[in-house]
Order: sequence, then structure tokens, then C-alpha cells
Amino acid sequence: MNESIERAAEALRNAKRVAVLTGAGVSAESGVPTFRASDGLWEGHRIEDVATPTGFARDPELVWKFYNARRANVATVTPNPGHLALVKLEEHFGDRFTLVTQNVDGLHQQAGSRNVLEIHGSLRETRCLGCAKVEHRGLEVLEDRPVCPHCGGWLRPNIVWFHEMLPEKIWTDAQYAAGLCDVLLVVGTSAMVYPAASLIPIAKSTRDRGATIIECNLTPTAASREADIGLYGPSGETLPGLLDSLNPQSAIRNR
Ligand code: BV8
Repeated sequence: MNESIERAAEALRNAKRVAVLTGAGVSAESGVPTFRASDGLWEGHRIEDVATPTGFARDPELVWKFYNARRANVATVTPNPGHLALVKLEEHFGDRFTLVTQNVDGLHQQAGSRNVLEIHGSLRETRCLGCAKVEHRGLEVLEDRPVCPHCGGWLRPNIVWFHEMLPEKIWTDAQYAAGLCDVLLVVGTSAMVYPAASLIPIAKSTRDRGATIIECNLTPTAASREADIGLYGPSGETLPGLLDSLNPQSAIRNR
């Protein structure tokens, strides 16, 4: 592992621009269930029932129960050292750093990350089916059929479900960041969901030599064949180790 961490740190030292793609695994050590592990979120819930527009149309109360349970869970957790390491990485690269997340838990922002692209939406937001107004509602548990305080229309979670388009500007910015970066860190994702996972080949294939892909995961994934360097272990350990190697003089103390 140390040799891989040193190679990854060297790639970062030589990078002008860095992009990161995170998935549910980066929040696992905070206590947020991932999607496809044995205890994953999809357990007991079919994707079609709780994370598609048709599922919401069929049984909106079931969907709100699912999302209220996730809001209640996220209200009890805090960022872990992996989130904090990504804050340090952003401090190191400044405005040449972009964090793209598939996560809707808001833990990157809670940790202090600033340039965060939430390509799948946010648990903290609702969107009105009547007036389309998006509101920040924090993590308060909402009613099973919440209505819009402005027009009385039904509210839905402001989350990108399957078969829905990603928010255009955010997705464009994410593709731009992947296409420009010299290093793409792929952290805690099974790389099975598209178009999010397409950021990896985008980063790999642009310009002359493409970006260096560094995968941080417990195990190899669908992304591994594109990865130049693999850091396999809990991201709450591998990411701080990578930052310590990048910045030996300011090793992260909050292990
Ligand atoms: C769309 C919101 C256009 C819900 C989510 C090709 C191109 C385009 C679309 C498709 C395509 N192929 C298929 C599709 C359709 C579909 C799709 O990708 N299906 C998959 C299942 C094959 N995509 C879509 O529908 C997208 N929309 O394409 O629009 C369109 C429009 C109309 C008609 C046709 C097309 C929308 C996708 C967005 C869906 N919404 N989230 C919610 O969050 O409530 S996706 C959901 O999965 C989450 O966002 C999650 O983040 C994401 C990805 O999962 P992961 O984050 O990777 O989580 P997972 O559990 O899978 O993996 C965790 C990883 O962490 C594991 O590898 C594990 O080893 C690791 N790990 C665990 N612990 C740790 C760790 N790593 C490090 N440290 C640890 N401690």
C-alpha cells in the first residue's frame, strides 16, 4: 500500500488540476449505509419502488417514508477522516479542485468542502411538482405527503431518480472538470451508475495522455480496469494517508 500511496502522492504533486468522484463508500464510515452492500439501502426496497418517478407516482408515501428514514439517519452522523482529507486536498489545490459527488447526504459540505457538484441532488432539498420551487429544508423529518408552502402542490425529494436527467449545469460542470483534470480520484463508488461513472473514461480519454485515475475503495470495482493506481482499504484511512504523503509537514492529526 505504501508504494501505491507514494505513487498517488507523486501524481498529485505533478497535477495542475484535480477532480474527485465520490460515491456512498466515502460516507460508510460515518454510518451512512451504502446502496449495494449486504446491508445496503436497497435491501427491503426495490429501486423501482423508491428511486424512480414511476415508484413515486405509484406510492408517494412509501417514497417519503424511505427518504425521511435517510434524512433521520444523516441527521445523526458526522463527516469522517476521509471527508476531512478531501477538504485538505481542496485547500492544497484551491480553485483547481472539483469534487463531484453521487451522494445526497451533504457530508462533504458539512466537512468543509466548498466546490461540490451534487450530481444526484440533495436529501436536504424538496422540489414542488406544482411550482417547481426547490427549497432547502435541512434534515427535519417531513410529513408522508408534504405540500408546498407557496402553492399547495405536492413536494418530492430534490433527488435525481433512475431514468431522470441529471441537473444540466451541474452535470456539464462535472464533465468539464473530469475532462480538464490531470488526476481523477474515484472514491467509494461501485462505478455502476451512469452517466456518473462515465466521468472516468472522460478523464482518461481527454487531451494527449489523459488523467491519472486513482481508485480508493475497499475492493476492486468496475472502475478498476481504468485505474492507474489502486488504494484499497477504508477511505477514512487511505485518504488521510495520501494527504500525509502529499503534505508530510502537515500530517492530518484527527485520525
Ligand atoms: C439517466 C439518487 C438519462 C437516489 C441515484 C448509460 C447511460 C445513461 C444511463 C444509463 C446507462 N446505463 C443504465 C442507465 C440507467 C441508469 C443506471 O445507471 N442504472 C444502473 C443501475 C445500471 N441511470 C439513470 O437512470 C440516470 N439517469 O441516465 O438519465 C435518461 C433519462 C431518461 C431515460 C433514459 C436515460 C440517473 C442515475 C441516478 C440515480 N440516482 N441516487 C438516492 O440516492 O436516493 S444513484 C445511487 O447509486 C446513489 O446516488 C449512489 O451514490 C449511486 C452509485 O452508487 P455508489 O455510490 O457507487 O454506491 P454503491 O453502494 O453501489 O457502492 C459503494 C462502494 O463503496 C462500493 O464499491 C464499496 O466497495 C465501497 N465502499 C464501502 N465502504 C467503503 C468503500 N470504499 C471506501 N471506503 C469504505 N469505507
